[in-house]
Amino acid sequence: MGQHISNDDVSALDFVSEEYLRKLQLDRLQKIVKHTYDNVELFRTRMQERNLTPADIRTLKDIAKLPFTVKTDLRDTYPFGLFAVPLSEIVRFHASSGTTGKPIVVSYTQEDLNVWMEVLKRGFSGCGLTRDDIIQVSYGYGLFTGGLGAHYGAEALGAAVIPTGGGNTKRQIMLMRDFGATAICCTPSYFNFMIEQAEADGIDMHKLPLRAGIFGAEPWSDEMRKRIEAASGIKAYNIYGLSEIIGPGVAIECEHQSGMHIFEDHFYPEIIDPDTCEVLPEGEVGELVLTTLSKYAMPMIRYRTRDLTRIISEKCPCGRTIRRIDRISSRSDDMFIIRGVNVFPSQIETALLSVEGTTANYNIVLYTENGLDNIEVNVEINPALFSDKISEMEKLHSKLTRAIENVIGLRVRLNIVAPNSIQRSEGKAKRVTDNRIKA
Ligand code: DLL
Repeated sequence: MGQHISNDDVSALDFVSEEYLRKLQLDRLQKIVKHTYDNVELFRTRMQERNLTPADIRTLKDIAKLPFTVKTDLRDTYPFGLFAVPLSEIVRFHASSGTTGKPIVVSYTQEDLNVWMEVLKRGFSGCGLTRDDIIQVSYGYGLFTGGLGAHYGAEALGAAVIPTGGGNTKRQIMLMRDFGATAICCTPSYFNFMIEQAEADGIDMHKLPLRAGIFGAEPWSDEMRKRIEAASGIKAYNIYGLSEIIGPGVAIECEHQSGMHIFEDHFYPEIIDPDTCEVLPEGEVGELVLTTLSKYAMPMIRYRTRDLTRIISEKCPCGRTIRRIDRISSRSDDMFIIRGVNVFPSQIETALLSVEGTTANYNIVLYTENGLDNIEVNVEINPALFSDKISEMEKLHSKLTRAIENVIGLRVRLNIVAPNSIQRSEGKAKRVTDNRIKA
């Protein structure tokens, strides 16, 4: 204890002693549990069913006694049922569109927004960005948390923001060049599209001042990172977050780019077995469960993210004491089972991008034929390689089929498709279409 952090140097919070951090977490946990118990009926009822009161939280380990919160809780209480403050204290809404029906709604007090800005400021600093940077925000603005989240975070850092939002890619590239953007925030799939557009416009990204990309909102592989860095000359950092917890900025990589530091003083992480809901020992892969320790408009207690990762407890060379989580390779609900084999789309991406000549433009279609489920993978290759020479295409075709088979253990139907035939994404890419006939 005894460490004092001033407002000007919030990044110091990344380096506090473990003792200080755990004490801070417990203090915040006790307060937020009481606040939620007092103000959110659903949470109070669940606590009462378990014969629990906020006073039962005496140590951090006691968190395991608390009930989980799941996405359907947000849907079932749409729109404001999980709010824990009067509407007069709320200054912002965001919403995330579900695949079906009503969106989920989240809200913030001014203090909550301050926390959000703080974590992003700390995160951007960790990627080496400063007030001297010019940051282009190409995440969508609006109900999606990406645009406004990154925007206010970058302003809190003191950087200059170019708020382009998503879309109008040709113009984005022009502004990036003309304004001399040094960093960009968008989805990795959208940045891939920008690289292609720049090439088509005769702009060499390596020659631009752009040096960092803060990419997230969708799963992406290390292979994808290598491709992006080689094609553009920037450093590509991974940022993670979700609307229910706060938006972007729950965790982010530092300059070492090996795992994302989670802002544990605000978001308490646990990893559980998604089937048994047991808390797993540190280091094991499972479902990330998050508790917001300092968000008051809509606190989330033990929120099941469905995202699969592990906590990396080894010290990072950067010296930050807040722990890291591994790249989120998949969501538990992204997984599909084909003839008994569990397959994640990210495995297919890794296999495809490990073969030279492929592009990051691919999609996956699940279909049923003669009563059996199958996977079709469509991928574009480098236009220069797309040739009439049947023998060369066949060679590449079998190389790709083998690469996928080696990773997932199944033979897929692979199609090398014409350049530009796969739809480009300006936000989260939709990689998988499920056309299976349900039995
Ligand atoms: O995607 C917030 C965000 C905006 C994060 C910009 C990062 C950058 P949602 O729309 O609620 O919020 O989607 C959250 O996206 O549960 C993950 O499944 C996925 N996701 C987000 N970041 C990553 C990432 C925003 N870096 C859901 N890697 C999460 C893998 C990610 N998946």
